[in-house]
Amino acid sequence: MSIYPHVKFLTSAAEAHQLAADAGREIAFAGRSNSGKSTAINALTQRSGLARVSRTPGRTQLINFFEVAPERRLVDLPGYGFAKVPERIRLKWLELMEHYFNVRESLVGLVLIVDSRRGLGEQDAAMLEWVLARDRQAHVLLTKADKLNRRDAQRVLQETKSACEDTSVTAQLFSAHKSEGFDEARSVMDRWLAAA
Ligand SMILES: Nc1nc2c(ncn2[C@@H]2O[C@H](COP(=O)(O)OP(=O)(O)OP(=O)(O)O)[C@@H](O)[C@H]2O)c(=O)[nH]1
Ligand SMILES: [Mg+2]
Repeated sequence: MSIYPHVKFLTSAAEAHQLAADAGREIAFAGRSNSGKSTAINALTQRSGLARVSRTPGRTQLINFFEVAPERRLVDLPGYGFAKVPERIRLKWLELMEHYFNVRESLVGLVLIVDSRRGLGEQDAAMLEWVLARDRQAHVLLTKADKLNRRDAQRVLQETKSACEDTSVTAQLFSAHKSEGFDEARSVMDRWLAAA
């Protein structure tokens, strides 16, 4: 089990030209606003203050890069699907995301963060198609599993797996608060970040 002892904040990007150097390998964390992206990054790296966690959806408007080892990064992408975001910001988000996914050679995989109480939504499915079309891997973390009983958690996991069954996308239950699913998530990340 790797715990990335040397993880550190690298840089933030609000504009295309501010992205971290595109070398080595990196994993992006994407998902709806408030789905638990920043919390998952903190939990998986065991560094509580690393990525900013907020009760206010749409807080992370920047692309934040964290270095876990030389030329190995985790990337906290700004969330989508927050209704109160003005159109101007939404379009800027779309432009920045498109640019990121189009140019990023070091991007090896996407960890899609989905609130297990909501399940996979339209925008999540679109995000998966986007990365699969670019030949990247994807793994779904169904977060906040602590908020569901066992039966409902299993049901949402099965539904997610069925929705992804014709693809290479994998899925699991996850809870940052109950430390559930950490080993499974870390083993996917370790595999993706390992040298080609
Ligand atoms: N119960 C429970 N709450 C969680 C879990 N993960 C995250 N949360 C809560 O969900 C809220 C949003 O978490 P964030 O990590 O800030 O979500 P985010 O996806 O980074 O949000 P944006 O940056 O706004 O897009 C916070 O109040 C977290 O405490 C979890 O596993 N269980
Ligand atoms: Mg965040």
